[in-house]
Amino acid sequence: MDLNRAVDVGTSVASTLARGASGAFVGNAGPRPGKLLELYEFEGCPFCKKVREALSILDLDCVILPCPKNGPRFREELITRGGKAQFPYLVDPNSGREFYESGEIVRYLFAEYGSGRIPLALAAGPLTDLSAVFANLLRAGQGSYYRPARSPEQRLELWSYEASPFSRLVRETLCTLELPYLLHNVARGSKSRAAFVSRSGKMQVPYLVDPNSGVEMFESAGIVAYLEESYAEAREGAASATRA
Ligand SMILES: N[C@@H](CCC(=O)N[C@@H](CS)C(=O)NCC(=O)O)C(=O)O
Repeated sequence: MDLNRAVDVGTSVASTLARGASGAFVGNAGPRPGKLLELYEFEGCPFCKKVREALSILDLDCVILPCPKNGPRFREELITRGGKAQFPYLVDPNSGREFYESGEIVRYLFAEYGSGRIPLALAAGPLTDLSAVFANLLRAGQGSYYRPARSPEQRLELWSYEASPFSRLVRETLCTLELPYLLHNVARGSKSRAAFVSRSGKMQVPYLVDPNSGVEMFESAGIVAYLEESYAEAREGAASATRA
């Protein structure tokens, strides 16, 4: 493992620990939505992290519309839709509700799709927010800024859960490149694990499916390399180095 990768994995594990591994286990899951939820968010946003933790705990799949800073696509879409660039923003086509504010979104999700009881890690007010900020600081803003990339024709799919350190590295890249994806949450205790194992052959995340190329793969380092190669636009420096 090279040094950069070791630092990425180490800080991602630390980030998970800073949140007490919230989003590692399913708990208090209730009724299931018929239609997919959608979330405008970005990976480096601590408030978005709270919502993603709630989705993992409640065992909910969700369409992720990544909104990295300077991203040309989903930020603009959200400003038109909701009126301002503030993240997270949840869309629930089942109830017709769509709104800002992480605290309200978390409460809504546990009321609609849980037992109404919110786990302490998400109900500790300023402590929840501070630890989420700290967890993200450990990753030094990864997954906050856009890098030019090609938009895929069909949405990618990722099997993951919020507390998984290796999945975080993949989600950061998906966000940086503004690639929308269907997030399948399979935290410990998830009812979706059996179907996932029948499809993929083993219980391991992250697992990426790209219907545009037919690629289906495990291993975060390989997935990140695949996404960069397939979608990132070559950087000026890199392009001139290749030409020289
Ligand atoms: N109270 C809001 C705060 C949300 C918030 O401040 N989000 C920041 C990102 S962490 C944001 O939208 N910043 C504007 C931007 O990224 O352009 C909540 O909990 O949802």
